[in-house]
Amino acid sequence: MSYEMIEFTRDAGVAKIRLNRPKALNALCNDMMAEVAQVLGELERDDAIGCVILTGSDKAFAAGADIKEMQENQYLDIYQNDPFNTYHEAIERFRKPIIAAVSGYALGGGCEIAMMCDFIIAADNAKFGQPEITLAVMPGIGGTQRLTRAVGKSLAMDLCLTGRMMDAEEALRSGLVARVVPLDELQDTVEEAARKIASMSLPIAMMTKETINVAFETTLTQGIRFERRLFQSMFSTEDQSEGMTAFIEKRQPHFKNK
Ligand code: DAK
Repeated sequence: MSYEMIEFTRDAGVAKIRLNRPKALNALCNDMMAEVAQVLGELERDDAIGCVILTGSDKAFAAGADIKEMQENQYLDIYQNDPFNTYHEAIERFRKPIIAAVSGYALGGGCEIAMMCDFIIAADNAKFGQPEITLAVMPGIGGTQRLTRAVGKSLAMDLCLTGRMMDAEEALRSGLVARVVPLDELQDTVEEAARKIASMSLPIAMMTKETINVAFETTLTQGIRFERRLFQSMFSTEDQSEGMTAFIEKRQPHFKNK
């Protein structure tokens, strides 16, 4: 399958989706997001893939929703068609681990899709922001909610109300990103993390992701109960038995994703 606006590669259990509209700094037009959604749908069903990387170019992860495409919209276009919802939800709904590898600008919708991923590894040139207010709108695909949960109310208010950008070090300090590395080490670092994740038992990684995400949706008591139930269920897998046996036998485990 060939794509017009993304590059897609795969190697050893890891798939990489690279946003590829360099002239528009990877602005998120509908056609590009439709391609991302289609690939993710296929990867969800592909047993050989254990982790996905979403990335952009050195200059831009994505500079936001495509303002030129959006500019003419009226309320009913946005309300009834709601393409953002359909396409971006594909990232949110994706059940396998997905890492955002961010270099350059991650603004507006770009910052929002990075936050939909499970974690962000950033290059030292990354710049994050929610500048929608400068266009007289506000974040519309989760930015007001996910950014607030990630960095707290005060900084989220600062970023969304002033529209200023935050550099990689500030993003690391505030908990938005998991790691910052030099730009020329970004792809290797993320690929290594993705390969590590892909070497784990896939169902166990998926349950771990699901359980961490429950922390954002429920009370502590209910979240711990959910964790306990899934933890117990892991003892019905062959991989749990293999993982513990391999440790005791001092060898590498061979997981079968069963
Ligand atoms: N959309 C369209 N084109 C963009 C773009 C964008 N977001 N960002 C950059 N470009 C284009 C520029 O227009 C320019 O194109 P040409 O003029 O060459 O044709 C090219 O990319 C290079 O950009 P610049 O010349 O501006 O490059 P600079 O290095 O000087 O500046 C910059 C880089 C990233 C600081 C600047 O381009 C910039 O400020 N870009 C806009 C950033 C922004 O405001 N992002 C937020 C977009 S609003 C919704 C939910 C959510 C949303 C929408 C709807 N619904 C639920 C319906 C989300 C909204 C947003 O994300």
